[in-house]
Amino acid sequence: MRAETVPAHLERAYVDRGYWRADLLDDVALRYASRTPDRPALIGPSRTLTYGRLAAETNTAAAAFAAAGLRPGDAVAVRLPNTVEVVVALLGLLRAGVVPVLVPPAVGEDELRHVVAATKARGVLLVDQLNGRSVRAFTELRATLRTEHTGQLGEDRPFFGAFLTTATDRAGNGSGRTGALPEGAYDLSELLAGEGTQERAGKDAEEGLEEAASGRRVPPRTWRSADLAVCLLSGGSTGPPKVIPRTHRDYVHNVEISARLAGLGPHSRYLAALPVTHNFALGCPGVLGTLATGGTVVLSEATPNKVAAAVAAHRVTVAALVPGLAKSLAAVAGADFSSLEVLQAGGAKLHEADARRLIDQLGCRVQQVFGMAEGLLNFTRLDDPDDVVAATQGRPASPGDEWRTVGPDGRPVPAEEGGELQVRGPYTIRGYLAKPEVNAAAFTEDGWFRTGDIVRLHESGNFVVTGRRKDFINRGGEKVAAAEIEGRLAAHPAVSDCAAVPAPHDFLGETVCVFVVPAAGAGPEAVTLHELRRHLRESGLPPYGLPESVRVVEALPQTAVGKPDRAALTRLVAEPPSDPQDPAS
Ligand code: OOB
Repeated sequence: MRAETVPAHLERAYVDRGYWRADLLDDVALRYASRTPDRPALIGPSRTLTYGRLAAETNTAAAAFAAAGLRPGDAVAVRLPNTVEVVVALLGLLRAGVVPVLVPPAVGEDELRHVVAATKARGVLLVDQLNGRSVRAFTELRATLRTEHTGQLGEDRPFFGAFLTTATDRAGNGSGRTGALPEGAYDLSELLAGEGTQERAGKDAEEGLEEAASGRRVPPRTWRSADLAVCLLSGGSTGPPKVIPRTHRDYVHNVEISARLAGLGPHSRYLAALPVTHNFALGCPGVLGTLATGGTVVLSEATPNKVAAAVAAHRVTVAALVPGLAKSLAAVAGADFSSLEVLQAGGAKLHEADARRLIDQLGCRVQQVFGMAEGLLNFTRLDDPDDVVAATQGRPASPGDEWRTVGPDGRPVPAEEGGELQVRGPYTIRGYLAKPEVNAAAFTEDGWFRTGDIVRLHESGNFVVTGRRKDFINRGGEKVAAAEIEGRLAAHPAVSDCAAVPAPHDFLGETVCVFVVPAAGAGPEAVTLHELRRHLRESGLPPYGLPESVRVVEALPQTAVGKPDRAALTRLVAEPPSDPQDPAS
């Protein structure tokens, strides 16, 4: 498993300009361990770790992974919630030369199985909960691998599994482990503490493992910064997720430019509420950027109340949230956001009207982040004027990023007019771990990534995301971007959240259906089809963009990281509504 190679002239340029260095990701994340060993690195739901302890536990974990039979170059899927353990496991795998394949906790079993097969993963780290569901999933996974992918597992190396029992499970809420672990599987907490692997450790002592400071054995570093560090999953909402191979040198650059643009430093307290197994909270700047600059990471769950409580309790200075979660913060009664300096919003479009409300309500800097697991990151800058922060999704993070906008025929179009964004640069991949056909569709022959995002260059030099190539509604041949309708709807005072999706239609092919979450205090009568059409018409939306139906819902369904789930909504529209809320205009 390896990343697509980069042409020699680009590689030279990236090295010469200092974008690519020899540093390994885990070393960058732990560089403060010797400088400030007593400062807090991680504050988790169940415990706090100083930098010194984090470095020590990383070594112990690496030795335990090696002792359990994992070898440099192996891949291990990691589907764990935001805990101290997920960070220690991640750094421990990196230190052992094992490639973590990061899977957000809400990703289901089918996708997990697909990802394990696609990466030839030799094991999984899962949370042990939901009445043993994960344990069952593991047993099934191992059985499938035995029958379908015999080449993936040698006789001598059983499929590796380790399970985390979370604090709430330990407290006995009924969802904890219901029985013994399956044969050959480990308890992750014990494993990270270096327990339970003695027998194999003895056997492996002869296999060239190095003695670590802790007295345990970690593999000598035979890998380099051009090698794979982690695999991420694509945010694409159609089909199984694609696997994104990121190297040490590309991800180190990703993390460092992000930390600089978010203003992180030793004083920073970063809130990781989005899954740490997703690019945004992992490295943009996320957990790794915070550690790399000597700050403190606070780990939390992604609900408005938990976020508000964590911000107040730990005096959080920077938080990264998806727009839906960011917007719901202002509604948390009695919350204290006075410590918050920067709120990063990204992952899905933050509409201008919502951005302005956030800026007014929270009294901190808002930073829009338009990023993708494939690489390119765009940030509004902390010194951009409020008007630019509210109206744009930022500009490329690295001086090495190259971009262009193209029309439907693939030819360049002026960026001011808008087109599909294509990119290449020092931290943008040049291929998925996927079949050649998939890569031929997603990348140009000369290595540019077709993002699928439609952007327009704003007069500030930042991008405005106006839609996705696939998120257009085609009403009898006239095409309107879902984002265009949503941006205008978001400005309606009675609309808290919304999504426009195509509804199948006999003659026109598609018409527009909008899902609307009414604002607090506004009932369904404030968001009738008639009222919404009036509002959209007055806002200047062309007639073919006006919705033909509206569905009032309590909340929009979400993807694994909390973005509006368009695929789910589109499926819903294909079925008749269970409670006919559709007002007859
Ligand atoms: C982030 O990464 P992914 O890989 O889950 O999703 C990427 C896609 C983008 O191509 C774009 O379509 C959409 O999500 N997106 C945005 C956006 N941020 C992401 N669309 C509009 N406005 C934004 N601010 O979602 C991601 C990765 C790193 C940092 C932040 C987000």
